[in-house]
Amino acid sequence: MRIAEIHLTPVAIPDKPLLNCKGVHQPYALRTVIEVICDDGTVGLGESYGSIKALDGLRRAAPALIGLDPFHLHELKSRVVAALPGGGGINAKSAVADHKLTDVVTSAFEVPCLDIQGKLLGRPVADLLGGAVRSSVPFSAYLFFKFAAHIGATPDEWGEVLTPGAMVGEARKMVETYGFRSLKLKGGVLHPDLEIETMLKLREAFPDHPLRIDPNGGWTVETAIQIAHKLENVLEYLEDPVIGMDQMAKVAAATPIPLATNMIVLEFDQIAEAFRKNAVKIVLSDHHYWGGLRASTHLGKICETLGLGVSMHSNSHLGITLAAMIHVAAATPNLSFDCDTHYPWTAVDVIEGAPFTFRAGKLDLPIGPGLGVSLDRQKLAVLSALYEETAMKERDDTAYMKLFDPAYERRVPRW
Ligand code: GKR
Ligand code: MG
Repeated sequence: MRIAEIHLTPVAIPDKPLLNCKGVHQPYALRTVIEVICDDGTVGLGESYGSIKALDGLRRAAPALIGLDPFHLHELKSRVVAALPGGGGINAKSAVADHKLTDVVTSAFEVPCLDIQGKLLGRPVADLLGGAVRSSVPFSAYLFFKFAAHIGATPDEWGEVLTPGAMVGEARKMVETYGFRSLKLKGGVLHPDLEIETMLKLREAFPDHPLRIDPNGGWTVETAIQIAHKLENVLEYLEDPVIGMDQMAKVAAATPIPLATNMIVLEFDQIAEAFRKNAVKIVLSDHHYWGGLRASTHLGKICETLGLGVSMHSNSHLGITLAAMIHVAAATPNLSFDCDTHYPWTAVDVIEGAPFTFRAGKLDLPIGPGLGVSLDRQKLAVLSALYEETAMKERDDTAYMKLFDPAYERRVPRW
């Protein structure tokens, strides 16, 4: 059993004008759909970033994986590292954090290999990760301030959400439609006073929902400490209030609210420093850059050993990523918080059949061997054609924001 072919299909997924501290989401989110085909015809699926550097890394590493046994995941990593001398990061210069190319590419091919292994064994991927400890995985709503419409387009079904009151409306719709039992707000967008008001209004409207806010490092240490004081009995955790290990440690020392991160602990070698400095209490995993699904369960184990919580954050994604997230979340015993997902903002998918449906905010482990999802080639062709047609080949939330507001400047921290 050997890998015989690899197909990489960049896709453009229609997205909504969602705001963050660096700007606004463009009309498309870019991803790469990965098909790894073995010499017996077994197909493994994966999904990764669609940025130029990520795609280039995937394309350069793919030929080196032909002939690999899909069970040999250590060799997968060493072949990727050898194929990408110089390594480097994948993110645009404007990004605040970067992700290691070799880890991103290894992760991207590890998932299809596990999908293949599961198919050959007739077992779900969760079984390859130690077995599911829960049959369904709880997710949190991911709330975004947003514009009503993209440039030149008609308003979408969510409309404009730029005030605390409108955000409560968005949260109600999310909770009513999907049953989410916890809420995450993408902050760093409005003035801090308005974001505090938003959280207080959400607390009033949803007294039993755990709440969190994530400004992606959009606040200064001073602002973050002030906000933390005002939200002390409101938040289950505060996600990346500031940028930098020492800055996070300063905020952590000033508030009893636990801090979480997907921006200062991105690699295994950063865990020790964060722990020593008491900078975070919760590490947010993401199998796309931690090294894959097995690495994510290792992260869970390390967090358990150190007495840290573990949860999962997301980026705009399709159902292949979501399936992988469900398997790894189901097989991470100490996943202590609801994972977040952009999926409700993604109106289309490439998987066969109906999209994933949240019930009471949860998703069941997909049925069937491997990841439990298959590709709908027609849907894939539509999103691939969108990628080919659009001039957009890189995510740049700031450049797009400037089309709405020419005076806008990227400032991290902003407030
Ligand atoms: O979609 O705008 C966004 C998010 O800000 C995303 O890019 C982040 O990676 O959601 C992520 C986070 O938790 O930081
Ligand atoms: Mg985050």
